[in-house]
Amino acid sequence: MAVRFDIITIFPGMFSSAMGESIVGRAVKSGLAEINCVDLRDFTEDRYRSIDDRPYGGGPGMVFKPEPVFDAVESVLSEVEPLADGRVRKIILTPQGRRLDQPLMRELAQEERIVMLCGHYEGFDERIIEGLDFEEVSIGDYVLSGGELPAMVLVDGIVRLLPGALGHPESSSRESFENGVLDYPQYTRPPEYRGLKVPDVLLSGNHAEIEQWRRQQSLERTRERRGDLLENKELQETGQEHDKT
Ligand code: 6GU
Repeated sequence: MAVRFDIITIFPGMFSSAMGESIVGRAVKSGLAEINCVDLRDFTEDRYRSIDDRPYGGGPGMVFKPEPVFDAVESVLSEVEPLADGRVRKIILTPQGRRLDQPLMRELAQEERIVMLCGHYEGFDERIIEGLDFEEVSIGDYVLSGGELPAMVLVDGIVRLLPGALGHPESSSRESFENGVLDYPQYTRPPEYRGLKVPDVLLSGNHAEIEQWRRQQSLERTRERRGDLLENKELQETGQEHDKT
């Protein structure tokens, strides 16, 4: 199953190099993913190609105007061959959104059509969100200058979950966050480097012991660095409501 992303942005040039390399670049070349960047300014009608305006009620900064965004979204939706069930996921990248995590990445990796709108300035005219039925997503509790890097974060995180995108099929289910814990430490040759040794157990060839050591390292690291993940995991495993905040 292939996924198509339509990304509406005022900086389409930001995407070409980042999305042309590595796993995402390979997925695009092999037809597993399609990434279509749309320049919002192509949907303006005035000679200044303006996409923003001052906020009603006053205050600093500018706000995305509704008209170019509605036109861009409707154009994208009309160009793409609709799915049988008409399903399209529409996402606005803004710091006000639902915080992205691996469960949301997995959910989005089930979709075949994802339209993304990259935010800037003080945000969007609220009618864009209501009238076009967008969901808002943030990639974390810090502020970036625009939604382009967050959109690329989403594309990367989604594409690498698609069957066939990674070299090794097991890779994506064994890594950090997939099991609610952080990765265990990894080593490769040589067995000793600048006086630093690879733990004996990894050289032992005893697979049961290696598994046990890795599980224990994962848990220890998670407890030390990210106690919040373990609390969520316990809540989930005891069947209580998962804390979504
Ligand atoms: Cl989606 N946009 C911006 N501008 N800043 C962010 C973000 C998004 N997520 C975290 N910070």
